[in-house]
Amino acid sequence: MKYRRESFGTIDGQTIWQYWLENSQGYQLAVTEYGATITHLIMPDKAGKMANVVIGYDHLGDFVKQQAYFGATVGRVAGRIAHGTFELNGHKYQAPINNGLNTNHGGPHSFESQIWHSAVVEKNDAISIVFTLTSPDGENGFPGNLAVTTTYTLNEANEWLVDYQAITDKTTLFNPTCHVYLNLTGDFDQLVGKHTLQIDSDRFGAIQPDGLPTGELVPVTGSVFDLRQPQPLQAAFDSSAEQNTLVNGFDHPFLLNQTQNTADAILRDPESGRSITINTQGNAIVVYTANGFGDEPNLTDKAIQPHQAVAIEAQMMPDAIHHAGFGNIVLQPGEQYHRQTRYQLN
Ligand code: G6D
Repeated sequence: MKYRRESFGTIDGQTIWQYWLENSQGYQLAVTEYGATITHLIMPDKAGKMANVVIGYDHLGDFVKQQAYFGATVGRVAGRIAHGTFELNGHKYQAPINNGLNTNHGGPHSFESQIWHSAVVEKNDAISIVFTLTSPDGENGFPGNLAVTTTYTLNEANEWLVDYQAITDKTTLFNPTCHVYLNLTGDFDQLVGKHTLQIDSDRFGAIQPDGLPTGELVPVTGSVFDLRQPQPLQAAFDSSAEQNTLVNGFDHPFLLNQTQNTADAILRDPESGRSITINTQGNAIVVYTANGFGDEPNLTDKAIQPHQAVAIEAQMMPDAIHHAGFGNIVLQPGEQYHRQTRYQLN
């Protein structure tokens, strides 16, 4: 294992560092202090050809311009909170509305666009970059001083790991995710329709057209949401029967069955032979098939376009604070939060 650190640019005169981790088989993971963001993930295809498989840029300025959470750590709360309101211990809180009528991804200028502190931890068979951030009491309406750690690890077993840790001094909400967008072809001129996706989930969360979960858990049987066997993503782009449910693709949470010794999700590109197997300690995976962009900088010499990648966001169910059965995202003082997601790169 080895790593190098380089300047990724400056913000207000402060150097923002980027780290390149590399294992002995040439797999590389690059991460930066800006948003505790993954900027590159380089892995081989079936012929051994190395390519970057995540949306990212070579320049910090492009990350600052985009608003699609490319590769970022999302928090304090991934996904929507209905109307940005929630109640804890009898107190009502209001987070700023930044997505239609709701709060999305922790509100504006949240974890994804903050500068994290970084440190390196080296072991024989793994290197980790530990990013830390303190989110002050009341930031974006959330109670409690929250000390957060995002740790990215690359190891000699060709695994990439994401670990979140946190402590708070007041009861608060916490549900972070890793917003990496994958395109396993390694060629961003190609869309991800031919990728197959498998998810160990019997029920998905229905959403309104604005992306807010309705609270309903719908059996996947007989629909394009049935990913219990691998299915091409193209089916979700083409399906006319399910146009009322789809939003130019998926932007839906899947409640995981959490079956022992079964992968939670497998994303595969049959042509390149690349695949990523995901196991998480959260209860959900949100699949977002990049259904539309704003004016995000190009990835190739053409304008960025829908379906150029897919985000597979391991987390607890979105808007869990408002729906029994969506899981617990309340963090209490004295509690040491830890959640891990493991990505096996093949
Ligand atoms: C998320 O669910 C959301 C999308 O609706 C959003 O647009 C995207 O992040 C940037 O996954």
